Amino acid sequence: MKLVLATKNSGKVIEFRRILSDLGATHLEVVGLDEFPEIGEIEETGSTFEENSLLKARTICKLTGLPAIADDSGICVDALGGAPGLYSARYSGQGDAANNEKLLAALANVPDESRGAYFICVAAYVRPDGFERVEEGRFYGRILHQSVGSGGFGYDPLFQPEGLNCSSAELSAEEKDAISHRGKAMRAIAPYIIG
Ligand code: ITT
Repeated sequence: MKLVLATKNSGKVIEFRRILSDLGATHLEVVGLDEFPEIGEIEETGSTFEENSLLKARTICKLTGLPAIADDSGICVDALGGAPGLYSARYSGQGDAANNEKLLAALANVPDESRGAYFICVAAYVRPDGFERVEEGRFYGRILHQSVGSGGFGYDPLFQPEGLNCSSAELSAEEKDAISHRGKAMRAIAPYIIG
């Protein structure tokens, strides 16, 4: 069976493929949106992570005729009242490096004990027969004072997972999957995908 990963974010594609393969989804042919160059940008018009993930998965399922999995994810920072949250990808309007700089600047005078944050991933699985499933995962920690490590993607170099003395960009792939928001959401949704 073919399954489409409904994302343009290459960091997410790497994680989705890895997590699905670790869950034993060997009978699945997991394809990315690069196989469908005619499909353009899907505007994220929803007002919740769930609405946006379903919007992306439903659109790609409809356009390809294949089961699709999408996520809407982001980082919610306590001292910023949950921002950038739903707008994490669009925070600076200029990509990952500028997003990270903007977040560090916004927290410039915030002490360690008030730098709590969590990553959230809401994953949606949509099949052509109308079956839909949505699952959420969270990953708690705090925002560092500078960028640390070169693994992962997005906000990983700024995020120190709870109980660990490193950033999530310093974790191995397996270590991140075991505790991450995407790993948790995908493990919850996998039984419905794998069947
Ligand atoms: P698609 O909509 O095509 O999937 P996107 O990058 O626009 O790609 P989102 O709207 O879900 O995806 O935005 C997610 C944002 O949160 C984006 O800035 C990511 O870098 C960040 N993010 C999500 N998961 C992350 C993770 O595991 N590590 C670091 N940053 C993450």
